[in-house]
Formats: sequence, C-alpha cells, structure tokens
Amino acid sequence: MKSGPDDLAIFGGTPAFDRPRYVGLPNIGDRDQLFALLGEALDRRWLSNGGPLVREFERQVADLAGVRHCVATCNATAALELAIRAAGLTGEVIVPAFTFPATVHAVRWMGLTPVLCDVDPDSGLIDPASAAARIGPRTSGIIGVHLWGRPCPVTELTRVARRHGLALLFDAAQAFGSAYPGRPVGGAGLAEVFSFHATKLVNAFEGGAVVTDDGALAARVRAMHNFGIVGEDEVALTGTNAKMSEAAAAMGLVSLRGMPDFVARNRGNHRRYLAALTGVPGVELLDPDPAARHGQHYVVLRVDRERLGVHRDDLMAVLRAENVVARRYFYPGCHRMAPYRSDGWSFPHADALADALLTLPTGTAVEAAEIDRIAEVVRVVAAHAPVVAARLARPAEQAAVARRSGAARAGHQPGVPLPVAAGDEVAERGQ
Ligand code: T4K
Repeated sequence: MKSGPDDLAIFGGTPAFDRPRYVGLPNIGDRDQLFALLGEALDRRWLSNGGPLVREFERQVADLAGVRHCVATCNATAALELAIRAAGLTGEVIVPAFTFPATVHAVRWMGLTPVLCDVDPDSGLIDPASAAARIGPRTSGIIGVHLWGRPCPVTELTRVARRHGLALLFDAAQAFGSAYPGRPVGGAGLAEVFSFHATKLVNAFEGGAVVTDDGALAARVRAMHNFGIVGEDEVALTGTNAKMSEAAAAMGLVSLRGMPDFVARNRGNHRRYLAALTGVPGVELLDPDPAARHGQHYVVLRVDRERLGVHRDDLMAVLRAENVVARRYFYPGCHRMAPYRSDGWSFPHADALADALLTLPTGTAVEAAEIDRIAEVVRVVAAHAPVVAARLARPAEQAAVARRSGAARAGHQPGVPLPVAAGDEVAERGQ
C-alpha cells in the first residue's frame, strides 16, 4: 500500500512489483493444443510453404475479417510491403505521422516516398483533411492506420481516395478482430494488413496477413510472398520470401481459439483501469468507451501535464521504478525520427499526443489486483504532484524553481522537497 511520495520506489520505497510488468506481454492460449498442432506438423514433416496449418489459419482469418482472400505472412511489415507492391503504388504515398515506424518504413523500403500527414487531436487516428492536403501530382495512394485497434475514418478516406483516383490501403496491424459499424475490419480499401506479432491480441509468435476481396491482388501477393512462384517451374513476378511457417500458424490457430477469452480479459482490465483512475485529475483513458468495437488490447493514458502537475515522462519514470514498464507509443512521431526528419514538416496534433500518451500493461498476463497497484501509483503521483515533480526535476529546473519561489523558499533544507511553481518547464527529458 502506497500513500505518499516516500512510498514510491523512485524515492526509495519498495517497488510495487518484484519483476517487470511489460506492455505487450503475450497472450499464450492453450499450450496442450499448441503442442498437439506442433506435433502433427513434425509428424507430417511439412513445416512451411503453404502447409495445412497455414491454409487453415488463412481460412479462419479471412472468415473473421469478412473477406474472400487472406495471405498469411511472416510479419505485418512484409505484408505491408507486399500490399504496396501488389497494389502498384508509385511515387508518393500518404501515411500518418503518428504510427509505429513500420507503416512509414514499408513505403520507403519499397523505394517510394512517404508523405506524412497529421492525425486527429483526440483519437490519434489519421486526419482525412490533413491527408487530402498532402496530395500532389506524384501521389498514388494513402495508407490509413487503425491505431490501438480503433478503426480510422474509412468512409472519409475512401471519399478522398476516390476523388483523387488514389489507391487506399489500411495498416490494421493492431486491429485484428476490430469492427467498423456493421462489419469487421479487413474489407476496406484495396487491402488491409494484420499483424500477429507476439504482442498482438492474436499472435503467431511473429506473423502477418494481407486480406482483401480483390482476387487478382490476392494472387499477386500470394505469388510475391513466395519468390513470385506461380507453378513448379514458373516464376511470374519478382518476389520475396515472406511466408508464414507452420509453427507460427499453429500458434496463430491456438491464439484464434483463445481470442474470445483474451478480449474478455482485456475488457475486464480496461474497466478496472477506468474505475481505478476515474477522477484522477489530468489522467484519462484515451478510449473510455466500454462498448468499443475492438479488443481493448491497448490501455492508453492521456496525461495532461498542466492538470496532473507532473509530465508524462516523469509519470513513466515513477512507474518504471515500480517495475511497470509503461511505453510512450508512438513517441516521438515518425516525422521526428532520423530517417524522416524534415525541416518543413510540422504536425502539432501528433506532437501533442507523442508528448502526452502512455501505454500501460494489459492482456491475459495482467491480474485485476495488479491493475489496482498500478493505478495506486498513479493516484499517489496525482495526490502529491508538486512534491513528485520537484523531486524529479533536473538540476537546472531545481534552480529555476528556487529562483521563482524566492523568499518563500529561503532556508530550504537539502533533501526536503521544493514545491513547484506553476508554469515550470521541464527543459531536458530523456528518451
Ligand atoms: N504497423 C503498426 C501500426 C504496428 O503497430 C506494427 C507493429 C506494425 C505495423 C508491424 O507489425 P510486425 O511487422 O511487427 O508484425 C512492438 C512489436 O514488436 C510490434 O509488432 C508492434 N507493432 C509494436 C506496437 O510493438 P516494440 O518496438 O515496442 O517492441 P519491444 O521489443 O519493445 O516489445 C514490446 C513490448 O512487449 C515490451 O514491453 C516487451 C513486451 N514483450 C515483447 C515480446 C516480443 C513481451 O513481453 N514478450 C515478448 O515476447 O514493437
């Protein structure tokens, strides 16, 4: 039980957890089922190249996504590259600045120019107006991203793409099992791409998929993901090797069976966080909707530094000292990453979100009582924000605080926390 700053591990208290609690702890599913499927694959001596487990995984993913075609891949990054190439994109492709770098890398890796756009300030999802404003004579397509499982504005993006004759793809890496109003994520645009990475709601250790209703596109992706081979002695296209293995498909199939339980656990966790954090000033869950049409696989806190009195990075440092390895997804925004930095680009909404969001652990590995302990740390920080902020302040800030507070702090004893004056700026923050 923590009640004051001295109980916080960062100030010498006992950590809330004796081992790291990570964001992205994998959902494991039924081990016996997994070992049985792996055993069958070993007995068959068929371990890759479109084996029966991969085919079954593709069938089930296509069914759940409500599409005709699914090509399973080794990961979603390769799936994005395949979709970009198979869709015939050229020149410039518009991508949101606030996403995991894989979305932008896939465009660049295919030899094209990613043109970044801003996101909605509340949802963090691609802003169709900002995307439209970036369209130029060399633009061939737009990639929408369903961040944190939440579908991005598909209807508006479709309208923009149609008006300008552009191809539309979706990075649904985080959105397998999510739904738009009335239908599952998977069937929008030319194709959508799922990730089945270990940290995802459904995982295949590593894995991905391109899903589409376009038979010709699916055939191109299928050929390309297997060296362009279309028959025993026929190579029809330039290809690569992006195949899913049977071992990955075995894990994927077991994970699919577990998905209803995983979603139920995530929803329960999400409700628990919501209950425990409601009323804490300056801290809110990004997506408090209990009826959300997605698997609630990410618990994302928005930290309002002015209202909480503590910067997001300091809250993260406090949590990490407690062994809660919170993550700043997707800091600092792709436009601020070395390969994409460019003087002319300014995305105020992406910047604000990159500065305020903090992702917390959830999934089947996280117990309700653990969520209560994580929330307790946040509440202690909120209740003692001036002390926490002052004790964490860098030396330069301490000096600034001392200067501003003047006589009120004359006689300040070393080691006694300084109250923080309103408007103190944190000058330097670690990555
Ligand atoms: N598009 C979007 C929008 C994406 O979010 C992603 C991937 C992609 C495309 C590309 O999909 P893939 O090509 O990966 O299929 C992690 C994942 O590796 C990445 O798949 C995911 N998005 C991203 C959001 O998260 P990092 O750089 O954060 O990985 P890392 O090593 O820091 O681990 C993440 C967390 O999970 C840590 O807290 C540790 C924990 N973890 C990880 C693994 C692998 C575990 O507890 N157990 C594990 O086995 O990217």
